[in-house]
This record gives sequence, structure tokens and C-alpha cells, in this order.
Amino acid sequence: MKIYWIHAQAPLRVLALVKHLGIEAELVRIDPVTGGLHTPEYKAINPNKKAPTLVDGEIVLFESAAIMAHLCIKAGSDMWPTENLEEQVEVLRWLTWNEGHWTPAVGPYYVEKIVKKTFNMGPPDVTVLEKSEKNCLKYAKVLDAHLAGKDFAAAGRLTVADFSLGSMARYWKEADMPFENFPNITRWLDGLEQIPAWKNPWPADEKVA
Ligand SMILES: N[C@@H](CCC(=O)N[C@@H](CS)C(=O)NCC(=O)O)C(=O)O
Repeated sequence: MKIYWIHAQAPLRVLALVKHLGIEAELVRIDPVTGGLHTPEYKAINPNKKAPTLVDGEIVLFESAAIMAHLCIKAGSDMWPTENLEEQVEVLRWLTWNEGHWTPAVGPYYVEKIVKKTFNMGPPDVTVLEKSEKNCLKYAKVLDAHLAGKDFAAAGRLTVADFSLGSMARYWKEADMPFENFPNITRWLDGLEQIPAWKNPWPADEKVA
């Protein structure tokens, strides 16, 4: 099994899961700056020209949520629930909310403050951040209320929903995401940091494709 990744938040979720569950996989690092996502070979497995991508025999998957579900099924992990289908629905709700609402809410902070720095793309555009605040606060309020009295987003335990929701938000301090008044979000993020594979998701010995 091969997992193609770049140093960014969607692959981060998958790499954290691989490490957390002790899954054997060849982790192939791609350099997006030198066009690694645009080669004919890579576009054949991920026409979006994004990472991550998983290749497991005949199975080729893009989208980190689907990849994480596949990995959990293979590893027999209930981080993607398959026994209790109501739990699966609950996890699915937060995975879809993440893509539809949370990513657009926190993504501008992540891109301007973290992605640009990681890939030498110039300084953050503060006007983007100013315009993003209202939407970020709107959805942070939703997540904070949901997390009141909870350590995890769904099913009362760690699931792939936490890894999806947390992968941009984990940078909230460096990225100036306005979470100061959302104590349940920051407590939940601090809790995730106690998980060794989440704290350090990146592979130690990686191969650059
Ligand atoms: N919804 C996709 C998002 C994939 C995605 O946007 N990946 C980013 C990294 S977080 C990427 O490859 N960006 C490179 C680019 O756009 O050139 C997933 O969850 O896998």
C-alpha cells in the first residue's frame, strides 16, 4: 500500500491515522513546489492534482476522509464505526460539515499563515484574514457549542472526525484563528495534542517522489 503526501493538513490527517493505528504503508512524499502533483503519473491517480492519494492494490483513492475510512476498515479500527451505523452517521455528519463549513471557515487563516510560510509563497494577505473573521466565528460558535462537555466530536471517542476537524484548527495560535472565546474548541485541540501520533504525524524516514 502506498500513500502519497505533501506537508499539508489533508495528508496530515491520514499520516496521523497511519501512525496511530500502526499501519504498514509506503509513505511517498511529493514536492508540490517542483511540480510533483502535476506529473502524468500522479494525475493518473489523482486528477485533482492534490494530496493525499492512496493506492492499495486495485484500489486508488483520493479524499482524505475516504482514505481514512479505508484504513480503519483494513485495520479493524472503530475510528470509522462499522458496527454501530448510527455512530457512522454521526462521524459522517462531522466529516461533511468539515468539508462544507469548517474548512472554508478556518482555511483562509491556515493558507495565509501556514501554507504560505511552508512553501515560501510570500507574506500573508491580511485583507483575506479580515474578510474571513465573520465566517470563522459563525462556525467556531457551532463547533464550540457541540464540544461542550465532550472530549471528542462524535461517538464519544476518538474518531476520524476529530482528525479531519483538527487538521487545520491545530494551528490556531500560529494562524491567529479567533478561538480565544471558544474554550471547548481549544480544550478539545489540547486533548488531541496528547495523542503522540497527532502531536507528531510526519514520517521520520520519508521518500521524496
Ligand atoms: N478534500 C481533499 C483536499 C485535498 C487538498 O486540498 N490537498 C491539498 C493539501 S491540504 C493539496 O494537495 N494542495 C496542493 C495544491 O493545491 O497544489 C482531501 O481531504 O483529501
